[in-house]
Amino acid sequence: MTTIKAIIFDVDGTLADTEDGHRKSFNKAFAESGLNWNWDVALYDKLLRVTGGKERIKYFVGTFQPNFAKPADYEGFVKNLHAVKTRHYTNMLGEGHIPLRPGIKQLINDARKAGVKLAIATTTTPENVSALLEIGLGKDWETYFAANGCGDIVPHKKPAPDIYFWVLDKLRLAPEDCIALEDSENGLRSSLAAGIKTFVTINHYTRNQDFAGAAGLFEDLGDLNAFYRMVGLPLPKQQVSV
Ligand code: XBP
Ligand code: MG
Repeated sequence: MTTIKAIIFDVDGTLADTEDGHRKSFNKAFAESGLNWNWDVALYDKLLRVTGGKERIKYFVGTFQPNFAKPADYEGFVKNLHAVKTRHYTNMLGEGHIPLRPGIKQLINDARKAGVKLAIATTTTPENVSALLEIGLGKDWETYFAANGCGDIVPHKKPAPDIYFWVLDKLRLAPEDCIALEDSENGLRSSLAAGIKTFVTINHYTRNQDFAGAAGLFEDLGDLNAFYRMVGLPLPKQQVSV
């Protein structure tokens, strides 16, 4: 059995069920900016085909608002609108509204004790990761991760493999030394294109997506022992006193 040297985590949908928080924050930003746009769950499901908030706004305008009069500095407009969204989203996280998914904190603790490296590979904005993990793991969360690949750091977001290549380079590890944890088809396409064995935890938005090529599929990581068995990770589940 190959020894797994690192676990690379997607953030949105994987570490926490964040997408409805993102959706509501986009809507707050639209209202604050005087736009009568509203992304309901059914529409957001379609918009999630495009990763990255700025890219998603542009996809929405191009596909669903063909008559929108774009301002002269359209790039600046989108950037600004997205910054307002990020403010609302990080405020929501700071108030502790979005917890980590079952098993995530324990897995991170087990891996650290076993000397397995941890990394992040996400399309989301770095401030979002900080706000989520400061609450979920504590102020020193950054020291837990050997590589933290976020947002615009690479030219092409998921499903392109760029962010995973960036993380592998930082870790100085080969793809076969790592596993990835993802929740979406776009994420899976990205990690597989980088040659990384990938396990998927599904959620409300991704349940019906195509996960062909995944090494394993889980509802969540509530049963960590089952996950460790399937992955081949010899990590003991720590005894938690209740
Ligand atoms: C998550 C995303 C992100 C978030 C919004 O995908 O696509 O764009 O929805 O975050 P993944 P930003 O889980 O595959 O990384 O608005 O900060 O881009
Ligand atoms: Mg995701």
